[in-house]
Amino acid sequence: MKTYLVTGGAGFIGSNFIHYMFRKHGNDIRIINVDALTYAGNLGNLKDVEGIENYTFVKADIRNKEEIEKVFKDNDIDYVVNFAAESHVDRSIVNPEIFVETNVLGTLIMLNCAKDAWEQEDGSFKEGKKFLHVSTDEVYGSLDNLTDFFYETTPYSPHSPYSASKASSDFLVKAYVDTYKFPAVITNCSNNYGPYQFPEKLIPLIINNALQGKELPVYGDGKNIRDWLYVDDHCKGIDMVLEGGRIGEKYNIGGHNEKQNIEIIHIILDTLKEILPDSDPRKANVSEELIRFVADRKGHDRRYAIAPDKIKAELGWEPETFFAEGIKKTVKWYLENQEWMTEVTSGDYQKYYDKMYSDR
Ligand code: NAD
Ligand code: TDX
Repeated sequence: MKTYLVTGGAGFIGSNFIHYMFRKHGNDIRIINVDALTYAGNLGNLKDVEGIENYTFVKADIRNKEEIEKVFKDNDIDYVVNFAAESHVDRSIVNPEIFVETNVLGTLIMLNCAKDAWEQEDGSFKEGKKFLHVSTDEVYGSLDNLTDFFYETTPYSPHSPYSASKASSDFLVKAYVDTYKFPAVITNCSNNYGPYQFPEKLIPLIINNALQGKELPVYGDGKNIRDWLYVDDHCKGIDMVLEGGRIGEKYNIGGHNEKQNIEIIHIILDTLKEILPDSDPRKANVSEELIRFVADRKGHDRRYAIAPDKIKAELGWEPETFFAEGIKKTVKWYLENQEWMTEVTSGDYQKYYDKMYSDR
């Protein structure tokens, strides 16, 4: 039985990954979820797995060497899946320091603790161990030409403090492979969407605002392009790379689903109108008139587009959820989980929202 140490498992993708893995592998795996529970981490995302015998939650910070060392001492970890990060570009523009602390220094501590636990006396590593570092397409920079794509060989050119910190962490992982032959792999995925995403990110923010009849803020001209992937397809890719990915390699994950932000907003509004019953009072709020073009994000990358040829060819990965179906499932999930939204938007969320959007 493999034991997985998942960091950041109380966040959006991490919690979906834990659900996905227990759905797929049942009791054949063990998962230890290590999360510091920042504003983005929410144990409410994991209510469905709390009772599973092979699931353990440990509140710990990846910046804290002693806490992470203890997790490795107490458990024989086979796979690390490093999701834990500060993940929101807008926050990184306002407060870059925490991005370097968590994404760079935190990853370094994870690498060192895994290395200490897995390295043998002759400098080789125990059989079957793997460290998967979860990264992003944003490290590649921005594409101007519509016929260009990000490949694993595309040089890194990050622009935001967020993407610069992720690029730095990727380089550290690569340095550990090159220097120590440390058994690591990196995945670079495009924008994810789905259940449990914190409503500071575009899709849940637009759903939440539209339901309340609040303005829908569109940065700049709304024509920036993101390449959207349903979160379960990302989780499937990570599972496949853990099983079959070659040590020291990078794998891009993305489903060729590029959309302008303004298109996304229209699709969400149309989906809400289609799904909400006439009897639901929130339906009257949903309107194109809520759309507001606001000041652009500083250094806003124009277009991301992943070429997933390598993971397809080597591991047979394919996305399973078309955007039309995925966005419907996602909107439905937020409609059916209004309590979750109310809970995560209480408290500090309102302060964040006012700071980011008033006078914008
Ligand atoms: P998220 O912000 O929803 O979740 C991050 C989680 O990490 C939270 O549970 C938080 O509590 C935890 N965390 C933060 N700092 C920590 C620390 N110091 N120690 C322990 N835990 C800490 O992020 P997400 O969207 O789920 O992204 C997860 C990973 O995937 C990140 O590494 C991100 O860069 C990467 N990624 C995200 C996307 C996307 O579209 N969301 C796409 C590609 C890659
Ligand atoms: O209110 C908004 N209005 C708006 O126009 C928000 C929150 C966003 N946007 C735009 C900015 C982007 O072009 O929508 C696009 C998507 O924005 P985000 O949801 O903030 O995502 P993005 O900046 O693309 O980064 C995401 O994808 C890659 C994740 O947050 C990262 O963690 C991941 O690495």
